[in-house]
Amino acid sequence: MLRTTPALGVVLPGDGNPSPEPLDPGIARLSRLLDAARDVLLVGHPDPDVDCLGSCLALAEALEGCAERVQVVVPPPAPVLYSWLPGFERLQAAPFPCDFPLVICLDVVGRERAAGLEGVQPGAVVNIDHHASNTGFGDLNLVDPEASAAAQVCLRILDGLGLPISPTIATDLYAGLVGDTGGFRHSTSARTLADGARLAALGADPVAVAARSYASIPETTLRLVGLCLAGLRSELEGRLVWAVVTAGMLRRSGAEMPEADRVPDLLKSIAGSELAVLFRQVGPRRTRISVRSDLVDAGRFCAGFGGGGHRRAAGAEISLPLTLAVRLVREAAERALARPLLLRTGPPG
Ligand SMILES: [Mn+2]
Repeated sequence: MLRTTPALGVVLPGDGNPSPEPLDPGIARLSRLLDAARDVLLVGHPDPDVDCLGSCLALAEALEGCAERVQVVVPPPAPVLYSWLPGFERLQAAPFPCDFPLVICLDVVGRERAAGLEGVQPGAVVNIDHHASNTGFGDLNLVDPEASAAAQVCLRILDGLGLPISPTIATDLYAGLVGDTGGFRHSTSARTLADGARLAALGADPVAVAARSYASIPETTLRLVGLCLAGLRSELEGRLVWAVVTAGMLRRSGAEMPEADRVPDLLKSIAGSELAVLFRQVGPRRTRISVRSDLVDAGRFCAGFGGGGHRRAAGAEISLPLTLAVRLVREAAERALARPLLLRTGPPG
């Protein structure tokens, strides 16, 4: 799944896959696009995680000197969980405006995860990401499937553009790295650690970011996690572990859906679990799944449901009510565990 092309590949429109070209011509093109556009819109995906937000906010601050107007928009609701990120106040949780001459999507896998792009001027979409399953939907695609986080791709781009990295930019990017690697526990390479060290040298505080990420959990989050874990199911001799988040659980805990983000990793952390699935009831006929596995290719598993992601962590949204989605995914999980794609060796992903 993970491509072995050079560290950063440029995807040209339409081909859908990163080519082995180096990134630098892509950064040069981005530089020209930035010169031509006075207004820049930065866009994140629905339920943005800390990598998505950190990348957006870091790039927004970095571009302030180059553009007249820089706006950061993610689909509502506002991800208050991450309000500690520097620059969070500039974030707008709203449908995004389409009158911008340049739109940069960050950590967005495919066009369907950035609803609203259809109104944007042709040639104006830049796609900055690190997912191996990225569809290359931009007019310019800066996609590095070897990067641990979109934040790492941003760091390389800022370097390429010759933009200075302030302590607040470094903090946003470092937070993204921490978030997408589970605190440097997975998807981590020597390059990840080297970039983390560099960001720390530039002013990110590793202890403060770790404390914000792992030791300041809102009470509502812990109540929601408790409700989820109380109902977890362990099957196939513990190899398959799954749980659900229902609208009722959100009401009872007072939590928002993104607060369930911790649950998939907790499910996977159970000894003996090989495939963990969290089902989220996002509508009467819509269920989102988050999959974690070190045995099955999670990205490929989720692609079977129209989603994608990484080898060990991926997700999808299924147009079915919760109970039917559970049945469908459980059957697929059973089949996948019967014939796993062995992933116990190889580079991190
Ligand atoms: Mn990411």
